[in-house]
Parts: sequence; C-alpha cells; structure tokens
Amino acid sequence: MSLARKLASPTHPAVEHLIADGAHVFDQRVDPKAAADLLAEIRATRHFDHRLFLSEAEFDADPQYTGVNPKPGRNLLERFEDRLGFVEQAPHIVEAVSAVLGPDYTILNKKVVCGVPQTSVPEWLRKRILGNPVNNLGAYVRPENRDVTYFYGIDFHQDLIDYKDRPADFLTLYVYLHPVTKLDAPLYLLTGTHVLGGTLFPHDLERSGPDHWTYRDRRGGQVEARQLVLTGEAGYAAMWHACTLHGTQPDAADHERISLRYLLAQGSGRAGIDEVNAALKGPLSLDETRNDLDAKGAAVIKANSVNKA
Ligand SMILES: O=C(O)CCC(=O)C(=O)O
Repeated sequence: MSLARKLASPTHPAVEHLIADGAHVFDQRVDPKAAADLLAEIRATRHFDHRLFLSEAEFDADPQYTGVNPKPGRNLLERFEDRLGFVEQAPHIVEAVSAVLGPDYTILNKKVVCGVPQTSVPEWLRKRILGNPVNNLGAYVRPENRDVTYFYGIDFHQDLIDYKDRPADFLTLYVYLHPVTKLDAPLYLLTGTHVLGGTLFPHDLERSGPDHWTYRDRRGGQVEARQLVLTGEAGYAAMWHACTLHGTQPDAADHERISLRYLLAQGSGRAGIDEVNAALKGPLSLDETRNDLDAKGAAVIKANSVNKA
C-alpha cells in the first residue's frame, strides 16, 4: 500500500485523540478482577506507611538523590511478570497502542507507582519537601523499598523530562488498580499541551479559569489548556504523549494510591505517532529537560502549579 493510501485509511480514535488532546482515555477498562488480585499481591509485599522510610538521621548520613527508582533487578513488577497479561495482552490496549506506535512497539519501562498518603509521610520529611515541584520520595525510602516509585505529588511535567536527547517517540500508559477519586492523588492532565513540543521544567503555567490554564513555551508560543482530572474505577486506563503536561497533588486520602505505569516506544516503522508529531509546533526532543535540581539532584526551585489546581 502506498504511504498516501495508508494515511488516508481510517485513523484509530487513539491517534485522533492524541493529535487533538495529547491523550487517550480508554472507554473500556482492563479486567478489574485481575487488577484487584495484583493489587492484593502488591500490598502484601510491604507496609505502605511510615515504615517505608529512612529516619532523618539515616537519610542525612548519606543523602542519595539519584538511582533511587526501580531498575532492572530491583523492580517489583519483575516478580509479577506472569500476572500482567490483563494489561499487556488486553486486545483493546494492544490494538490502540499498535495503531499509535506500530505493531512492534516495545515496553521501554514499567513499574508500580505509589501515591503516598500524607498520614504515611514522616513529619520531618513533609517539612523538608514542602513546596518542591517534584516529590518523588525515592531518596527517602529504605533501599529495599526502591523497587516501586513513591510520589507525594509532582508538578505538571512532560514524561520527556527523563529522556534528554530522545525524541518523543513514546507514550505513557497508566492503569489504576483500584478506584481513584479526587482524594486519591488522581492524575491531572492538561489537554492539548503536547502541541508546543518539548519545553523546560518547571513549566510556564498560569491559571486562566476553574479548569483552564495558559501554557507558554518561552519561545513565543502559547495554548489554552483544559484540565482533565483522571478519576476512575479499578482497571481504568489512559495514555498520553511524552510532551503532554500532567501531574498529581499530594495524596489526601488516608490510604495509598497504587497504579501501573508503562512507557511504550515506537516500533521500527511509520505509525500514528508520526502523524501526532507532525502536528506539533515545537521541538520533539530537548538537550536540557529541567533546571530545578542542583548537581547532586536536590531541589533548588520551590514552586508548584498543580497544587493550585
Ligand atoms: O503517580 C503519580 O503520582 C505521578 C506519576 C507521574 O506523573 C509520572 O509517573 O509521570
């Protein structure tokens, strides 16, 4: 089939939504029973409370800000590899992801993400991290617990932030393993923000209405973005472009929010993502993605937009 014919063939709704909004929320959930079963097994691996953390003295003796996320050999999902078919082989997920990234798409990264509730974060730590834009708590959790990523909120960011010099040829797929309400640190997503391409974190955002933000790229471009709060039942799934701004507020519930986060990368051929990226008005990759950290990885900028949402 010629390229022209191929592009003229009906576009999968996931591709259309990614072009228009930078995100696609699946109408159909993944199997909620399989999600609940996996959740029970994840919860059984540890106490998701203050026992996750180092003491202040232990932390101060040797602060480690980098290398504290899951990695090969220290990733809880490696233990549950045979339980992930309800996501990875769900026909509607495979079909949509294949339309966007090509049938030979790859899994770049997958992990469990935990939104830690306020009641579980030790007082000394809450004081230290107050107002930080990125509260990934990996630095403060005991080394044996670093097979999961723990957040106490993260300001609006692009997932390109972790991939300096890599083009935005990947998507994030998020799956909720239990019902997530407004109180369970749901993802806040700013639709249409992918259009400006890669921009430096922290981003230039100004609230323009109850559910709207003005987003500027500091290169003269700007968009009005609608805020979408991703709440849903167990098995809820959504995916977004690597340049789509999203973030979370600290978990206000008294229990943790546990989700699966996948990064899925384009396969070898042309696919829907090329159409999405052709419509962007900004760069597809960045040589610097953030300027909020010092050389050791500690936060030097105290600012946060998503907490004002
Ligand atoms: O789960 C969270 O609290 C934040 C996750 C997020 O934004 C991310 O993983 O990029």
